Amino acid sequence: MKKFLLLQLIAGCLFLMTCTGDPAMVKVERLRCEMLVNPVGIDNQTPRLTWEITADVRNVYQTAYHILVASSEEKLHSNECDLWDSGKIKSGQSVYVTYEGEKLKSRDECFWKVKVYTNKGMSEWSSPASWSMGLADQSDWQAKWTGLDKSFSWDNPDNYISRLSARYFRKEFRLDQDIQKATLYISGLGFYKLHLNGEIVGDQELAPTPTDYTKTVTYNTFDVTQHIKKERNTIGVILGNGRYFSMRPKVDERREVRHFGFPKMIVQLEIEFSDGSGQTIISDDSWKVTADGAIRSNNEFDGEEYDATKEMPGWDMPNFDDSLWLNAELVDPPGGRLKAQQNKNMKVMSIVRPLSITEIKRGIYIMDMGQNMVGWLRMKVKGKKGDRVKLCFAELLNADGTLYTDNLRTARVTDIYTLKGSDEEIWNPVFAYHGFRFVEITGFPGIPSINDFEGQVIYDEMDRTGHFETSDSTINRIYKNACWGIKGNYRGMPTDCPQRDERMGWLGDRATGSLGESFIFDHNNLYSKWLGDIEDAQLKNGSIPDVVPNYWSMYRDNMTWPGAYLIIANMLYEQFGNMEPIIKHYDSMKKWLYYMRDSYMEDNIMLKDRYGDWCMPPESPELIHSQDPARKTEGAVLGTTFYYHMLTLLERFAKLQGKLSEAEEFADQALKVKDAFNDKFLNTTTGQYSNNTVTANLLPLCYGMVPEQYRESVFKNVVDKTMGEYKGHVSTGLVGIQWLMRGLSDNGRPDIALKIATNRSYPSWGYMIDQGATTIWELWNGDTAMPSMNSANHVMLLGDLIVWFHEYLAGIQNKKGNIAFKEIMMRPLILEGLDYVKADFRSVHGLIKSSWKKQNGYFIWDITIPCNTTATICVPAISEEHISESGKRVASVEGLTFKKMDNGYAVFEVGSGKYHFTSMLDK
Ligand code: RAM
Repeated sequence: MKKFLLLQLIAGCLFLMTCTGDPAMVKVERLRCEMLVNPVGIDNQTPRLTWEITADVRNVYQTAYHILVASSEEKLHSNECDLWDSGKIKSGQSVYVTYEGEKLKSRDECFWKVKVYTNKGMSEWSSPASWSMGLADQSDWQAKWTGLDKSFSWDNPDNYISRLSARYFRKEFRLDQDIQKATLYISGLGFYKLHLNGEIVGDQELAPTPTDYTKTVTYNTFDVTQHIKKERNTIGVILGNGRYFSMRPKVDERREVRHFGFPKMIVQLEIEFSDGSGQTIISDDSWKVTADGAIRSNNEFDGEEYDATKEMPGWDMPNFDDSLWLNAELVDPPGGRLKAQQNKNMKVMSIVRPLSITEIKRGIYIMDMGQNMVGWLRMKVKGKKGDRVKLCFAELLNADGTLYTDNLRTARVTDIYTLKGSDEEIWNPVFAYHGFRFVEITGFPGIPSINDFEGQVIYDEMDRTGHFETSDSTINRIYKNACWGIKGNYRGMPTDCPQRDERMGWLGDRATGSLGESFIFDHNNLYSKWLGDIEDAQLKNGSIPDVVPNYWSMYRDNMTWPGAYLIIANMLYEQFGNMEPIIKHYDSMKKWLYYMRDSYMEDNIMLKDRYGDWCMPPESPELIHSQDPARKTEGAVLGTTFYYHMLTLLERFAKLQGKLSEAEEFADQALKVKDAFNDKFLNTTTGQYSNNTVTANLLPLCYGMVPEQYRESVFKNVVDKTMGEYKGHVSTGLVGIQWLMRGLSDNGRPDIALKIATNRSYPSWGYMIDQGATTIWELWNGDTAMPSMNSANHVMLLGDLIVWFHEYLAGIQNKKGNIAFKEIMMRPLILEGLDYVKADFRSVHGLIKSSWKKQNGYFIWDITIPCNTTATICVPAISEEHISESGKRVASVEGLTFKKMDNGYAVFEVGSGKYHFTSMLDK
């Protein structure tokens, strides 16, 4: 009888398993709201939810989902969903699912979980996740913009190299009841540091994110329940200049950085008591302020000066005597709309330990960080009160071992610390950052040692999405240098460089670069924010500047740089499935393009161009820009090819939104532009466009503008020029390089792309390495050209290199016409000279891996395909008969469908899971 019962039980279980699958096998993880983990204070009324599915079996896809959203964790726990119960929705969508529940109000707290149904059974409910709403309405702000619109004797606000001390604000208040919850909303321009009862709140640095403050001001939200107590409390806020108080005000004809005014803040602390009542503390003229604290000067370009003897112990705690402080002032608001910041702030992301310190002259030490990094130094020092340690930063050294500072232009990049003379003093600046590898240390009491310093690497907080490695050490080093350069140039906007008096969001530098970067960093929210900055910067007439936020006024009406607006929106859609930017910016994009057409188009040729194929290798080493007309690509070629490309993107964007007649209009225009372009620039006898530069021929090829019958000869010209005149080297600048590696590979010469990628001779990324570069230079000849342009940390010349690494060498890409890696295409390039490639990429659906090696005539390939996606896998092979998967003949592997042989690849369709292929390459 017992045995019978047991059998029945087993049978019952088996039955359940076939009906619903084993719930333990399918899991839902990594719940995100607007791609953030448990964000606090968002203001999107219809936030989008994303999750990842994992399973320990292959071929799993979602067939339906069920989302529950409740206003408290308890309610969610008991499935009492007062905000949203989606019900079971038949859908495969697990990325950016729009919330469709109750209308959300400011301050709402939302707790959610999701359950998925798959072809292999359903999951359990996920662990709960949350988001909260910020102050969605401008009228939710009772706080006043507060500041101090004056300078002091120690400041020098109107000098070209401006100086202003930091402003310290404080507010004491008393609470008489038990606290249930406390939430603080703050924006402090340019930078704020928030203190509560003697503690710093949050790990953000250089916050908030930079914007055109007359258009948009972002605020940050903190749950400060733990910091607030019954009885006496103190909020302290230190304000720094950031990009609000100009680093370079207009004083003469020199280039100014936009000035917004003296630093100011808005702070609203909302406290809920246990009895349900509440109290709100706001910034206003009841606060006290002093500018006579320890931070004597702060300027992003020039550095921070800190006098520890001026510290005010206890200033951010109750019972501090602030009788000598001034009253804070109510000041004019900056003008921009207050918006919850949805891109994460910057923070200390890693640490670099210095390599060495050398005394180059008595008392002058040079410290080598071993890596060109961006951030600041934290220093440990012990000495007498009044001792002054001066730290000067630079990327390079002169031949005599001193700092090379010519490339910093007017940026002083110097921190000065005055000791208070206590025990050990530990310090780092908070309102400045530097791009540096070397530091000159003077005034250090005693002998500085590398143990007294650490480099704190600062950039926007974001997850790493991917890694890449090959058997080729040059490629690996370039990749490493690129990673350092890319992260070092995230500062709430993508900057061109982190060291000199520039550090601006140049649009052209990141057009294609941003696609490559997406394989390394999850920059989705940062670039979405930047597109908002671009819209803010657009003039009424439609013109878009080259630098955004427009801290420099650069309305030069260019096609190539502002083109990044559309290119990046398309990238966010393809890489992350993020459609919002396309919808949001469609009208401004159109407006810009029409403005360009109406202002500069003649007979369907776009004549306007500003920078040419910027920074292509010039004919002689000391030149920045080539003077040789044969090397330069004609402006109208760049302008018209870009204009055409923009039309094809707009056509796509229109179609995606169902605006079919507009799509048709763009397509019609594109056709006209293509014909006019070919009539004017294509020499049908030679297959050369314009003056036959690589860029002139490459762009029309990659944008699909070349009539079919000339494609071959046009490409032949690309090859002949590269291999003949340039001996297998790059000849393009910022514009052409965006398509170089892919263009060569797609047209059948990936070997030339590999040669360019692995060259060590000039001009190449490898040449930079041989000159000691640990990042990527601004110029191919960055070592020999004019010093003021020798930025050792620019990413614009990376072009499509990183894209090529991941999409071509590792072979991880979206299947054509697909987005967000829902359908993956894996087709690694197998090239002579590369023995292995190892890459991973965390797509929005989950982790994708491609790791292949060549071994004794076999191609061995390990891949991972995330749940809820499918892939087309192209295995290099003689035939499918010569391939095995995990030791089995492919024909017998379930879920693996052989499609066809295609140019030396066996093509399969597969579902999710891990696969191990072995393919015999030689018989
Ligand atoms: C330089 C910048 C940037 C480039 C422009 C045209 O000043 O560094 O990289 O886009 O010029």
